[in-house]
Amino acid sequence: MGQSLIIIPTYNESENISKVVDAALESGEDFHVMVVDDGSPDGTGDLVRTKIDQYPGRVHLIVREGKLGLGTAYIAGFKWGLENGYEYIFEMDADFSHNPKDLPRLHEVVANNEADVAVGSRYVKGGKVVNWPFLRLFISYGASLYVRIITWMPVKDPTAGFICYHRKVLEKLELDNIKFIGYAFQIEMKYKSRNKGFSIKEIPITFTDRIEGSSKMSKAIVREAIFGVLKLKWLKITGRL
Ligand SMILES: Nc1nc2c(ncn2[C@@H]2O[C@H](COP(=O)(O)OP(=O)(O)O)[C@@H](O)[C@H]2O)c(=O)[nH]1
Ligand SMILES: [Mg+2]
Repeated sequence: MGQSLIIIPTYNESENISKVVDAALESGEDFHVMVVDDGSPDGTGDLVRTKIDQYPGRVHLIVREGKLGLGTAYIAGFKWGLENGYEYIFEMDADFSHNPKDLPRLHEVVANNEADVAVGSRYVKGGKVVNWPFLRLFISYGASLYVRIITWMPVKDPTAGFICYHRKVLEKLELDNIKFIGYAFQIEMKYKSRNKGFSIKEIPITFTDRIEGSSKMSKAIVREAIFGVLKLKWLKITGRL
C-alpha cells in the first residue's frame, strides 16, 4: 500500500496543532502530515517545526505569507503531495472537529477500491454533530440541502472537509482552476470529482465542535458558498465545468 499524506491547513491553531499532528501520525504507520500555515501570528509554524524534528521525514510544512484561505492552502498541499508521490491524500481540520482516529476508516475505503474519494460525513446514517448550537447545525444542514437541490449531487454532506482522495482524482482535477476558498471549495472539489467520473462514498463520522481556539469562517465565506453553488451549476450547464 502506498503512503498517505494528511494535509492540515492552519491559521492560529497553536492550542491544537501539536496534539493533532501527534494524533494523525499515531493513527497510521505510513501516515505523513503536511501543515499549510498562513503565517499564523500565534506561532503555529514554530510548533510544527518542533514536530518536524521529533518525527524525521514524517512532518512537512508550507508557510504562506498571510491568510490566503483554506482552498488555496489545500491546493498547495495537494500539489506537493502529488509531486512527492503520495497515493492517498487527505484533508483534515486542525481543531479536532475531525477525529484523527477516523483516518484509517477513510483510507480503507479508497485503498480497497470501494470509491475514489471517501468523505467523512455528518449527515449519513450513523453520522453526528456534537456541541454545535442549534442555529449552526440548522444552517449547515440547510446548506447541504441547498447544494443538493441546485447541483443534484448525491452527497449528503457536500461542505464536509474530512476527505481521502486517491491521487488519480487530484491528478485529473486541474487544480489551478479551483477558485473557491471556503465551504464553496469543499463543494467544488466534490462536484468536479464527480464531473470527471470519480466515485464518492460517505462514511459516517462524529463531528465535534472545536474546544480550543476560534473559528476562522466569516460571512464572506458563507456568501461565497451561496453564490458559488449557483456559479458551479451555471458552468456545468454551459459545459465549462
Ligand atoms: N492555511 C489556512 N488555514 C485556514 C484558513 N482558514 C481556516 N483555516 C483552517 O481550516 C480549518 C477549518 O477552519 P475552522 O475555523 O475550524 O472552520 P469551521 O470549523 O467551519 O468553523 C482549521 O484547521 C483552520 O485553522 C486560512 O485562511 N488559511
Ligand atoms: Mg472547525
